[in-house]
Amino acid sequence: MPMTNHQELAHVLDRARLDAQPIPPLTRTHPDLTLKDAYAIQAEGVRLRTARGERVIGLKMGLTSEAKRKQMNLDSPVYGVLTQQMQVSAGGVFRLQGFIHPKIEPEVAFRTSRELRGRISREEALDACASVFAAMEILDSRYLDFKYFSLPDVVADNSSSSMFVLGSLERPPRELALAKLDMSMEVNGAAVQSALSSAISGDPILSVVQLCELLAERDEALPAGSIVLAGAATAAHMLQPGDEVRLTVEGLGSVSVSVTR
Ligand code: 0L1
Ligand code: MG
Repeated sequence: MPMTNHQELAHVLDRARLDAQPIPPLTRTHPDLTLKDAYAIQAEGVRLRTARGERVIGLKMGLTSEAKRKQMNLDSPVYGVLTQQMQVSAGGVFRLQGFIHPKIEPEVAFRTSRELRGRISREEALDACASVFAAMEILDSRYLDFKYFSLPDVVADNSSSSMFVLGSLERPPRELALAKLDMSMEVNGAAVQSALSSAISGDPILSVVQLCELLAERDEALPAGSIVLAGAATAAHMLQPGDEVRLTVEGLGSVSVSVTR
């Protein structure tokens, strides 16, 4: 697919997001859309955002847990881009207005202290991650009914990324048994999702390893200072006005967000 089509489709998705008006999946009209096209459309979409003053601060991994893959009927991990405008402060407010059908999910996030490029080991990923946080991702799909038919649809839509919140406690990842942390997400005091952190890629640091592999396929590196959302431990929860959402991760404290109309 030519570059002009990538730009055109990126504009369509960007408009859908800005207007909060969902569109049919791209593969309805472009059934031959490849994953390569989809990452090119995603990159064009990010260019539109940075041209308006947003700054890229990291990446998200998606579909890293069996529960998520089952929920969305998709079969392999994907990544998306995070900008500073997508961050909600810890304990802050998320306003539903301007979003389409947002859902929230329990994650952990890393901050890298040096560039990572190509195939790396678990140990190299750990060496390059200065800190780990409890985190929640607020997903929103720009597609009607949060439905798409394939990975290219999701990837073109920046892997459904929308907003995210990081806990205020950051710890060096080697201080924790990263794959054995209890994670529990409550809404208005009632537990809605819980899992062990091993539900994230078997071990959340492996999301960083996989992300580097996905980036290497596009000759890209993970820059120093990046935030990496490692992916959800459970299925996502649909947000309603009045929800007070709190995630507690063993050893990483709690992070919360209040949802308003
Ligand atoms: O972060 C995620 O796991 C989401 C990736 C895309 C699938 C979805 O829209 O839920
Ligand atoms: Mg996620």
